[in-house]
Amino acid sequence: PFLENVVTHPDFLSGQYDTSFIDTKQELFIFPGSQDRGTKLLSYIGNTIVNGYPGLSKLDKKPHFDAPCIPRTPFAQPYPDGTKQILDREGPEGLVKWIQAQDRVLITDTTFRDAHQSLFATRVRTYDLAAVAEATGKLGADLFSLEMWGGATFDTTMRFLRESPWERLQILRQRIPNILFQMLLRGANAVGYTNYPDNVIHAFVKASAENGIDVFRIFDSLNWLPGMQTAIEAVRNSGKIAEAAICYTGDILDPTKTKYTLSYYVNLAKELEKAGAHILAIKDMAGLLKPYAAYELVRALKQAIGIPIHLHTHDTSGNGGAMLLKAIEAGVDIVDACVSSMSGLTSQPSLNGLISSLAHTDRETGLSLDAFNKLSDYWEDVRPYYQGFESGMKTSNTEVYVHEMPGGQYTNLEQQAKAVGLEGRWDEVKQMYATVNQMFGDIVKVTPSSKVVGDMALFMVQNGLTEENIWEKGTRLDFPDSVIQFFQGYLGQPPGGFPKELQALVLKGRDSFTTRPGELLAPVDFDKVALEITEKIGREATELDVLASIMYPQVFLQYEQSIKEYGDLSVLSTPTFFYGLRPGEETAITIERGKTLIIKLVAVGELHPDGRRIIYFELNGQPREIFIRDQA
Ligand code: 3PY
Ligand code: ZN
Repeated sequence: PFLENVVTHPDFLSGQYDTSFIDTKQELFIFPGSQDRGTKLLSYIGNTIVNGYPGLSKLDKKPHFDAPCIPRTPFAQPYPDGTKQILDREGPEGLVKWIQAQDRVLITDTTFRDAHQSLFATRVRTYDLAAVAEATGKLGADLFSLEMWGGATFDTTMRFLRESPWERLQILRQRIPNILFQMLLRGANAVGYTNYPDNVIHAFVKASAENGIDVFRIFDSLNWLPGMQTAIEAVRNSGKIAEAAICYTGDILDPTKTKYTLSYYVNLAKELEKAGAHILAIKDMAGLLKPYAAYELVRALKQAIGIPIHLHTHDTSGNGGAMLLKAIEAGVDIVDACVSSMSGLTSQPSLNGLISSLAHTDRETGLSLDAFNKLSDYWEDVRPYYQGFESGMKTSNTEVYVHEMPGGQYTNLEQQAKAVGLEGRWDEVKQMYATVNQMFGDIVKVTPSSKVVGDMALFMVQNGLTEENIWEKGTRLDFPDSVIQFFQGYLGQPPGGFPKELQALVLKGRDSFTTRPGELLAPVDFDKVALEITEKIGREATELDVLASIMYPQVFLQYEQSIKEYGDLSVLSTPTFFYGLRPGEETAITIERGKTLIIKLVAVGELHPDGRRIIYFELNGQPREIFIRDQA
């Protein structure tokens, strides 16, 4: 289309052009259909300028951000072979043998998923991941894996970022062909908050594998083995790595805590190995595993099972780095960390710190500190874009040993609390979270069980209810839906069962069950769903659309609606996506390869009596006016 624009341009046809022709004729970059796409983007940007971005306080003016410094890797330099090639060549069993033959400790970089889930509510956009993907593939070629998908990313990409989780996976896979891609899969809850029928788990795993996931970290939010078995089987069927997790809670060194003991974890690990796990994960989602406990746990597990052990933690308490070192001393095979500018607090411990700590020891990582410092510099530049989503936490804090809240939930629940009017009462919410955990019988808290605890805590704080009030007035209270479903058994069974008295108060005569929810749920008829959503979205639904819609029916439709209204917003730079433009600011937007739109904000008009404002733009040099309703 570009060449066509050139050869049909009147100046070109009349021979009135020189070397500045292409640079000065913006209209050459306007293509059929791109006018429409331009208008849609102008509406989005206009709307963001006038009404702000949901969840961010509206600022008078867009803040200034410097362009991030992308580490330079020679374009012509090929990607060094990495763990992806080992898996592709030798299969899961070959990869496991390779892991076991390493002296060094292997590292998973969580920067692309858990780090930002835990620091700023999973808001990192594909734009910022894609920009550093090639550099990450080349500089991080000796990583074990990159955790870059799953957990909350599936939901947030569509719900808040208005982009496709599947496209994120495909784009990153294309740009990082050499490192294993790892995702977090919530067992029978897949990437959602509730159990899905078995055929959904099988189809979801298969599609994720086909689109680029290699390592599936599978956990159950109550450590309930039956909740993980279908997923383990599905991953094995797809030829990928099934990494099954024990979720760590409590404190194995504390003799007063008798529910989650060393032998509890060792037994669970043995069962997971028997169930077909290729790797065992210790998933310390809240950062409760203390250094000396980690040493004991890893040592005991190493003796009890024959598969590699992969340790995940959060640095909320500030003890994360020390804990990893003790686990490494005890022989853990793989650990999770993230680039230093995205590390610490509710996120993972610093990968750069770990490289340095282990240098010149027999377990040194084989990673280049210089390379990860460059990657960290990039994220240091990008992180301010997301500042509005960060928690108020400024230092590490050992109160996590009391509230036991997962790192990945912290910023999310804080946002949720604000959204229901509990701004300024975050301390109460955290305390109530600990209380609710005890009322529920001291459960493993990780998505979605942690969400149930969070919902109950919000419900109680919002309604001014104490624990005593629940026992007194419980028969007259309408508990949140998630709490009812939890006590019915929809998330599975907690160790030791449900506390009977509270269960009765919550259920008020409703059924409860102890069978695996997947056995009770009818298989989903994928063709039928495809037909239904094809009708709703007005285009042929793909298999990936069907899966997204099964996980998040409403969110998926909202996402589709956003695409209709505004087009593909993943093409906007992050500052523009969150804050629009400043008067006089110009931005170049590549809407597809070789097609660029130049958008300039000229001025924001006065408020009209009908509640609208005119936003004056230039699109590729042509004046454009867009009407936006001011919701203030
Ligand atoms: C998730 O399930 O999203 C988690 O990060 C759990 O730790
Ligand atoms: Zn985590």
